[in-house]
Amino acid sequence: MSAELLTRSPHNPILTGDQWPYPINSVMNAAATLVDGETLLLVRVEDRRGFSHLTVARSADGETDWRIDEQPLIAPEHHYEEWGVEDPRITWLPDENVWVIAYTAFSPRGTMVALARTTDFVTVERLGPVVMPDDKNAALLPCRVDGDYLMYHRPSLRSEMPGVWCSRSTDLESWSDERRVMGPRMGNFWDCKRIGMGTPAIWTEHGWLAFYHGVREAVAGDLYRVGAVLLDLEDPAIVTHRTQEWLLSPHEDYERIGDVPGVLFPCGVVVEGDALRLYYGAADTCLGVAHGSLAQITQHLLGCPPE
Ligand code: BMA
Repeated sequence: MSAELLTRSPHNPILTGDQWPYPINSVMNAAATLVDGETLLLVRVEDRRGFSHLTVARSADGETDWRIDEQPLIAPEHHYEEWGVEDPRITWLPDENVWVIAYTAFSPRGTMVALARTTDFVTVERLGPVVMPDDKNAALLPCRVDGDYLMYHRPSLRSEMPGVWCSRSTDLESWSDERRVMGPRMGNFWDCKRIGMGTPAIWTEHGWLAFYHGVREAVAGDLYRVGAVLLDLEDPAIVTHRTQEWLLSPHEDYERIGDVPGVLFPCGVVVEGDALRLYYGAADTCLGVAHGSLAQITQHLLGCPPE
């Protein structure tokens, strides 16, 4: 039963707006990585105007005793992010010795994927927007494939071919050669309305493992749930296995009650040995984490069809 592959932390919600060192509306949709043995989350924080910025929180165990920066790491500064910076994903690029942050830049021009890089999570260097609006939900692979970096993202212009696409770049600045990776499923599936890549992919010997969000429309509003895919190691634009069932669905009060009820939005994953921690925004209001076994999730996926 795939529902048992991810187990919520008893400490959930692990971060809420009440813990913030300055007045805000809500926290959600955090990127995650390991820095000096600690878990670092780059948290999307919505201010009381409704605009978002990104602030760093650190914890030794990735669940409790969070230390939250007093200042945002990335706040709206440029015209392309005038209405906020949202939904980050962090990828460590060992060949460049740098973390790349992919985030959604929101402005009157629409939503665009923007990139920034950092070596310390104290300062960032912006690379600016790298795709045309509207586009969001971007996450990079950690290494080059055939000489290129790969980035998954969700262009909205392709209404005839919706879903996750993949672009390539040699220098992280100019991106091209788009290919479609996967789309929403037909019929009554939990991911039949819309999908977007959730977390950066993790290398396993069976393929790149990534979590994604899938949306289904219900009378009470959209339901955002979590599924997973394995992508081909040699050609990561190809999905080899995709969970038929969702792995995590809004269930707890903090996932069902909030600014946008019924939303689970994963943007970060951390793996230590076989232990996997999936970080997700809940109800656009707080943050949760779920535990899983990398081997068990991968084994489950190997029994799933490509779509
Ligand atoms: C999506 C994104 C997410 C958000 C979700 C639910 O379109 O904007 O940031 O969590 O909607 O409101």
